[in-house]
Amino acid sequence: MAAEPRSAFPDRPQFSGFMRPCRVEGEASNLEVLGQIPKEIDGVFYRVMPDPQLPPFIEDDPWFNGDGNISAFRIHEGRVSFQQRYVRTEKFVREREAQRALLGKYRNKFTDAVEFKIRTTANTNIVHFNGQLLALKEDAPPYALDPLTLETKGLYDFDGQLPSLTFTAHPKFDPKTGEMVCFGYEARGDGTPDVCYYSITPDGKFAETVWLVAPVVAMIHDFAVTENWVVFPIIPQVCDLERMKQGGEHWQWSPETPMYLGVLPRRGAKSTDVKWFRYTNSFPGHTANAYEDQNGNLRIDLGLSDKNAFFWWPDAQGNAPEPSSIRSQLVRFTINPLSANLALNEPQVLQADNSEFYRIDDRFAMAPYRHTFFDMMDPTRGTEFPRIAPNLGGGYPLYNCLAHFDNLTGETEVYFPGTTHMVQEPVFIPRSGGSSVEGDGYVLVLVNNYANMSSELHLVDTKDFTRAQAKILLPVRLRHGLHGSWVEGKDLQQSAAA
Ligand code: V55
Ligand code: FE
Repeated sequence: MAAEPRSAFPDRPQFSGFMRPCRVEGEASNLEVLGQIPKEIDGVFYRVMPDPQLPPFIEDDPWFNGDGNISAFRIHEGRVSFQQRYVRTEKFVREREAQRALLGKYRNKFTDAVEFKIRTTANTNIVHFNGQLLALKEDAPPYALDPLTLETKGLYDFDGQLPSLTFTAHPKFDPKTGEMVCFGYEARGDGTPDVCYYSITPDGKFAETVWLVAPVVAMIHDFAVTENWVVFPIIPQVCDLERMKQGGEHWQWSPETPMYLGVLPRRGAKSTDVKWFRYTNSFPGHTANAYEDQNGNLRIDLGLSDKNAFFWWPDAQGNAPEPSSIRSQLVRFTINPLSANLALNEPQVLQADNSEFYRIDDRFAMAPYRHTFFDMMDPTRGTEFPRIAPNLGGGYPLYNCLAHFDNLTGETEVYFPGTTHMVQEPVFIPRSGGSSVEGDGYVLVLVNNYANMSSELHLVDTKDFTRAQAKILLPVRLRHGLHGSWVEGKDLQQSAAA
């Protein structure tokens, strides 16, 4: 190996200010609490952030290429404890041993310093299913972790059943059947158009495996599931194996490529049953929910931007939008899945603000629903942008408030966490004690405080959404992360006993 490795992180926005890598593992019990955490809340909030353990040898390495570092916040009897541990991926273990970065560019094995069997960073989502805590990134199978210690058990292929090389970071959970509905894309390897759809029964058996061929080799990050259909939104970020072999990027924005929504029957489908509906070139973000209306039409609610939200992967001419000009709105596509006309109608804008990271009361997933909780950017709320600008770092979009949209009334409520704060993805916690009213409970959100460069959890009661019921202060700064899950304490006890 040639040159000495970097001894410090590159002087780039994605490694600066609040985005300086955290790189810490450990625990802290009895976090400071301002206000009251209701005693009925009992469970763990797991979330993951890309957090490079070592300086990359790629100078402008994007945020998305950092090692997955898992945070767990255990809430019990009004107290909170915190634990953090990296996923021991093959990349993490071998780089720690070598004491230098070995992995090259994001999803480009041709740029690596050594040959990896699995390149994943496991840095995008963390879910709990059938007693397993799974750390996910869309380029590989999951890594399984111990839900109590966060120790890595290893790469997880569902006891040999996993048919594809990849597994989505956004599996969906059917609250009625207990199934985990999943897919992988580039499922036969880098640059392949193959998509593999599968469903896993609550006791871990694979069903409904269907192989599809996508109309383009492009990113399929999130997806949507209804009672009888699955929908694959294709982001017009396209992959070209030849470009990768020359050391280029895995992804390139393609302004000529439509936004596709691939629609497939959820049960008993054949490969040829998929229909690739088309819409104007645009960027589909995260899904809020999807369901079938009384006429059997699909209603698919997701974030949509007319610009390339992954601005760090520009088009062939090197053009990318100015990050602050990117706006995503919560929209609804209505699709007749039986239609022979594959041109999609204009979606309905459900909520017009700049928003992302939609979460719902998961008991109402795949069914008609009313409430969506999400991150929103409203520059008029009083954020002290000039004051915090030097601390923000970069490489990701910013949101300064938490919002609740009520589909029935059309109204939006906002929780503004403070003038020097930005929010990460929230989770919804149902109120215990038998309440099955949709949206009745709490929203828990990790908040970046740029005044003191530390992190906080804010807990909002959905009955009193505009203020925090409790603020939980962390002794550390957690850089921007992606996704996570709330897991009830009783569900974890069952998995520990199993
Ligand atoms: C996303 C995040 C990723 C990734 C692909 O948020 C898509 C979308 C953190 O890594 O690899
Ligand atoms: Fe995501």
